[in-house]
Amino acid sequence: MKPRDRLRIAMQKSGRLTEPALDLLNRCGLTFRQSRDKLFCFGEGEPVDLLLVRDDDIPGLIAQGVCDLGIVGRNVLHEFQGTAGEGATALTEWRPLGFGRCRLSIAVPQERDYREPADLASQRIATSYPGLLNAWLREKQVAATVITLAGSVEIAPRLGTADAICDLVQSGGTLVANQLREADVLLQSEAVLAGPQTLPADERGDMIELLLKRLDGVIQVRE
Ligand code: PRT
Ligand code: ZN
Repeated sequence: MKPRDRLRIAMQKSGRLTEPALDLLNRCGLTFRQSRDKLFCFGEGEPVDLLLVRDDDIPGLIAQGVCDLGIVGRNVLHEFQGTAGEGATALTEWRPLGFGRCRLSIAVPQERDYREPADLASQRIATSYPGLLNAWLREKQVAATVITLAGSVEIAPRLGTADAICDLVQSGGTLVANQLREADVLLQSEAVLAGPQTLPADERGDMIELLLKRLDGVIQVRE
């Protein structure tokens, strides 16, 4: 791939992380002009552009070198790392960003008892995070059946297609609306700045260091 002289950051095109991510970059002194096709936002001052994509694609785009950094939920980053396979570029969390907070949890029907992970033995658990769930079940030495669903995970127990779910929870309102209750937490998540473990050895690496310094200032002010 041709080396790029401008830094490229992948972020969510339209969703929960879009506004706060743009706001954070603005506070770091970066401003952008959106292109007509809305795939790219071009940096006006600094040599930093944005690529606007679905959040699930962000880790892969960094691993392939299409982007240098990404703003993505820790849940998506860890799921990618767990399922990317050997030989994939190792990604790391450069900074936690303090927004998009949620947790990946096990939830069970309200009337069901749950004391420990072993209570899930031989159960069917629906999730959009099979990598993270399988890793947790392995760690807890529980043999359960993982059912991978792209969305609407919370309705699976009512449909009778699963006994429990593993999904993101924020206020807990979705669980209550579906007669479920949170039983165990696998991962505390928030938006993070993700990138390869080693920085590019050119101007982009210098720009990343500058951005990290500015981020630290902005995040400190906010805390
Ligand atoms: O189109 P694209 O694929 O980019 O968007 P998406 O629909 O996959 O993502 P989006 O915008 O919903 O979420 C982006 C990221 O925000 C997630 O990967 C998380 O890191 C973070 N985040 C924070 C959340 C939530 N809070 C959240 N509450 N992501 C999803 N939810 C959903 C959850 O899946 C469940 O359906 O909201 C529901 C639970 O919310 P409560 O408040 O009812 O508990
Ligand atoms: Zn998504």
